[in-house]
Amino acid sequence: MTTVCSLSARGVGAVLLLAGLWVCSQAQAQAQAQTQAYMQEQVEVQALDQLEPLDQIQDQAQQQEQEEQTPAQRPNIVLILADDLGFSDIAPYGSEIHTPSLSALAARGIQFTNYHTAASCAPTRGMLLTGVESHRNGVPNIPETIPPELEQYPNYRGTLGHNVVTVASLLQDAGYHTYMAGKWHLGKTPDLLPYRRGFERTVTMADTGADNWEQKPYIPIYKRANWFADGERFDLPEDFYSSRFLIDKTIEFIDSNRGDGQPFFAYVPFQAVHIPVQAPQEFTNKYMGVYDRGWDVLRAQRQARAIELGVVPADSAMVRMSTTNDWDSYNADEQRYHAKRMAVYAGMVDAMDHHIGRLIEYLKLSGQYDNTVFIFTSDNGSEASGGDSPRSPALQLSLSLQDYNNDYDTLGTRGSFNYIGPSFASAAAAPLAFYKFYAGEGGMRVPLIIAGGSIPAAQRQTGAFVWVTDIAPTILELTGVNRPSARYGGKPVEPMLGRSLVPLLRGEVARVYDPQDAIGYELAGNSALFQGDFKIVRNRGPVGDNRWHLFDIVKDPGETRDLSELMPERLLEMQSLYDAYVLANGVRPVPADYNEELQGVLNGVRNRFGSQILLGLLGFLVLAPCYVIYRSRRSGTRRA
Ligand SMILES: [Ca+2]
Repeated sequence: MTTVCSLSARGVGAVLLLAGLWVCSQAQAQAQAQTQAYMQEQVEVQALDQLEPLDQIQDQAQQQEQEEQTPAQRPNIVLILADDLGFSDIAPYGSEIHTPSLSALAARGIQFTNYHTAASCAPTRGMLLTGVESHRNGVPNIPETIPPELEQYPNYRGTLGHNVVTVASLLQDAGYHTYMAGKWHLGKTPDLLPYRRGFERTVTMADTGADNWEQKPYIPIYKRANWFADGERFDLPEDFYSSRFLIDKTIEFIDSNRGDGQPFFAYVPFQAVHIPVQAPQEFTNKYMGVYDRGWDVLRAQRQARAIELGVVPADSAMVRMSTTNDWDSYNADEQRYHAKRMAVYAGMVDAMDHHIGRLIEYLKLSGQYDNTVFIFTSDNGSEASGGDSPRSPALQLSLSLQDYNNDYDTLGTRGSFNYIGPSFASAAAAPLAFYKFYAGEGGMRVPLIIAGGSIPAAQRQTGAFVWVTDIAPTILELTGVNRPSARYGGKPVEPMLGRSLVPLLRGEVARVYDPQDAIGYELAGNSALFQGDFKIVRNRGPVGDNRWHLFDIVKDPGETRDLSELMPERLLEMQSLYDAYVLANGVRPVPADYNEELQGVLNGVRNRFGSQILLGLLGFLVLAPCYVIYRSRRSGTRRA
């Protein structure tokens, strides 16, 4: 599996570092080869650097116009983002996991069954908060895995550009209190922190992930877990569990200004259920025994329940991923271990729901609930990284170097490093194919629930296609706030191209995209284009075949029947639309030998240890063969 997260699980510590040292030399060679191109791009990069942070500057005219247009009682908005939560990981989508708070929201509002987002963290977050396509907002990939050939381009920095405006900035300008508690991952320099991107109060973790029990990096590419509060470095309290803490802070922020007449926008991007998968023991205990029959049984159960709930069509099928292992090939002890890995995961989802429930309860008790709209979703599909051999001695060693263990008895508690691996991840995405990082439905189709405020209180589902850039425009329409004009703070900004879902929420329309509308997508070379009921998709290795396939994702959300040969003209037409998307948005091809996991190691070592390590590495690479030859000759001499 690809990604930084997989590094975490598979090769944490010494293994990762050694691999990183080896590949670092390749990075330097690649960087040198790209010097020419880099120099050509510098002028553009420097020009971008000179821009002042837009969000600091109030556009007075726009604000005044806004205030004149805003309705009398504007709703509060709570935007909750789970991390790496699979399509069927919560009860309204077919999960066996107990999520009563989210079930209540789904029953009260509208549940989307055909919502799509990017297949990894930061690209989703950039699009979610700006309504601007990822190659236009500066975050086409997570910065940890962008290859040097691409990171020279201004739109490939992996941090949120100053050519876009966040929905938080727009709401703040319109008189909203804006709060954030959770994972940011859109840049950690002062001008890029959420405190400077429209959020009035913040407590935020800036990395791909972090430990849920203490201030500790989960992978050694980070020297520390980078937490910030209101723009300053922040030390977590001793009594910390991520989901509880983030909701505590959200409540604290909201309550600090309660009753002052201003509505609020609260953004709550949980760490749950990103690696390391950790949960309080009492939540894990609820799921002990639930997964004893393995991932294939779970996947079938979730498919059946999703069909029963109308989340997918009754006749929808599933593919079995090549990465799914044979449950029966494991002995009883191994099965017991795997089942507990998943029990901790379920406990982490359950705990997140529990703490969402605490926020809802606070809002009810304080009289703010009725005027609050909740938006719940996930930043990408389930995480398959790490493999299904968590007890290997190499992993044990590397975990111990990071002061982690993955012992059975304490799995998921403080000091424990846990993840579910590819086989259970496929069940978490059931009944969809693929998972995080891939452009398959399992990577991109995730839950979306919108409920509360003036949204009609009826349990409804919609199978309308909607896209992550639609969330920001929806929030703006719900709050009566204008989209940014061509300039913000006196500088040009990208237009917000997403569509407001409000007409859909109110039942006025059945869809916001017409059958001919095309939505393109690319992340690390995995590509897709959506049009009407259809999708073309091309996934790179190691799981994909790097070829285009065509699916009807309404009738066949499991992507089981490739229609390429049946509908060659449609395939060609959609490929042509994809090419147009690439040209229009500055999408650049990844190098042919690009490997996301390897790149994560390489970038991580370079960023943490700098170029000096490269000199040492080069010396090692020169000397190592000499040493091997010397040893072999001595050995040969002795034998002789
Ligand atoms: Ca994620």
